[in-house]
Amino acid sequence: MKKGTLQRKSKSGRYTILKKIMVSILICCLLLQLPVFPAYAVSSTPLQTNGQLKVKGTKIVNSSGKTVILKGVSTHGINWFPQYVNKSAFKTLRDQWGVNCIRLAMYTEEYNGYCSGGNQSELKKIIDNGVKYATELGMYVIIDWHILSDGNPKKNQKQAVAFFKEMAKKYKNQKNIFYEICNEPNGNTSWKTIKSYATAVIKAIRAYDKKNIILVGTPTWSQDVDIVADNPITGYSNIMYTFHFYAATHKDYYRTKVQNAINKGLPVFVSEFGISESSGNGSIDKKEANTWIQFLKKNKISYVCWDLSNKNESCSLLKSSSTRTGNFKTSDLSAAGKWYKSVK
Ligand code: IDC
Repeated sequence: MKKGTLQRKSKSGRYTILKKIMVSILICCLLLQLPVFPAYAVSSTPLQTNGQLKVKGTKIVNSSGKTVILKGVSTHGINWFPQYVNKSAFKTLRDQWGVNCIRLAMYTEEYNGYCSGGNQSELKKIIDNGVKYATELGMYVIIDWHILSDGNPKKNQKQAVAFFKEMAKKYKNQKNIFYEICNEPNGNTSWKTIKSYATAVIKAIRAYDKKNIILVGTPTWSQDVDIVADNPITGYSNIMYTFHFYAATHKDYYRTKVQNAINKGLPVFVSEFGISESSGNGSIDKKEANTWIQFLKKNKISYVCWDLSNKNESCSLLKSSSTRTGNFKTSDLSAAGKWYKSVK
C-alpha cells in the first residue's frame, strides 16, 4: 500500500470516529433535554445576564456596572395562597411576561402570619421552595417580611432578627436574593423608629451576607421616601428604600415625593404596587399606571406588582374563575394581569 493511501484512509477513519462522537453527543443532549448548541441557541437567564446586583448612587447595577431595572411579581400572602409558589408559575412569568424577580410575601401579623400563629416551619419551607424555583430559573427573589397590621416593625423585632439571621446564613452565597425587612410601617411609626429596627436587622443580615441588597420600608405604608432621604442609614452598602403605590389612588403628588427622594440621592425600589385602589380593590387605572411605569423607567426604578393570586379583588393578576396555578393562558388573566403582562 502506498504511503499516501494509508494516510487518506486513517484520516477518513478519524472523521468517522469524530462523526460518531458528534452523533452520540447530539443523541445524549436530546435524551437529557440539554441544549445542543448552548452558546447560540439558549438565551441566558436574568441571573446569567446580570449576576450579583449592587446599588450605585440611586440605581441598581449588574456585575458589569450596567444599570438594571427589575420587573417583578409579588405573591399574595404565602399563608393564604401557597399554591402559586411553584416553578411553572414563575417560569411562565419569566418567559411570557418578561418578569425577572419574584417577591415572596410572608405576612407577620395577619391571619396565620409568621408571628400570629402561622406554622413557622411550613412558612419557611414555602420561602425555601420559592427561592429554589427562582434560582433554578435564574430569577431574582425577594424575601419579604410583610408587616401590615403590626404597623410598627419593632413589635416583632426579635423574631425578625432571628428570621433574617437564618435566611442570610442560608443564602449568603447566592447572588439573587433581596431581603425586604419590613413591608409597610404605618400607624404613625416614625422614620427614627424604623431606622432603629432596620439597623438591628441589617446588622444581623450583614453578619453573614455581605452583598445581597436589603430593602427597607419607609413611614406611612412605605410612601415617605422623601423624609427618609434627609437621614438615610449609614455605614452599610447595598441598602435601598421602598416606595409603594396603588395607581387608582396615588398620583402626581406621590411621584413628586419619589422624585424629591431621588434628587436627594436616595436609592428607591418599588417592591409593591398595584393598579387598583389602595384597598387592593375598586377601580383600576391603566392610564395612571402607564404614567407611573414611564416615571419609574425614567428614574431607573425597579418595580414589583401585587399580586399573583385569583382572589376576587381588582389588584389580583388572575381572574377569580381561574383555577390554573401555572402556565397561565390569556383567559386566566384579570384586566390587571393582562395589563401587566404587556408592560415592557
Ligand atoms: C391586601 C390583599 C388582601 C388582604 C389584605 C390583608 O390584597 O387580599 O386581605 O392585604 O390585610 C398593601 C399591602 C398588602 C395589601 C395591599 C392591598 O402591602 O398587603 O394586600 N396593599 O390592600 N399596601 C397597600 C395596598
